[in-house]
Amino acid sequence: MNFDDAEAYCINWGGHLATISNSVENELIDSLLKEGSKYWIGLKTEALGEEAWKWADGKTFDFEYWGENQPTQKDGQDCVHWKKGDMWRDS
Ligand SMILES: [Ca+2]
Repeated sequence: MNFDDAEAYCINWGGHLATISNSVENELIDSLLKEGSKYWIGLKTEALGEEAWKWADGKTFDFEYWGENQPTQKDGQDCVHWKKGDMWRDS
């Protein structure tokens, strides 16, 4: 499922893909993820540059948990995925 379909699915349920506001929330959500699965979080960009990342629910982007050398914003990578025990990667 791509990011837009996943977000639409969440909106159907009255919500959004997850916004992560601090390390406590980050650890909590990580503990809920299934080993080996890949998840979209609610972070997306429509332009290059760190300040362009936006949460799907409109909350201010002021916490980040990027993996090493991420985000690359390479070849149109404009959404963010996450795996249990890993860090965020744009994809
Ligand atoms: Ca990337």
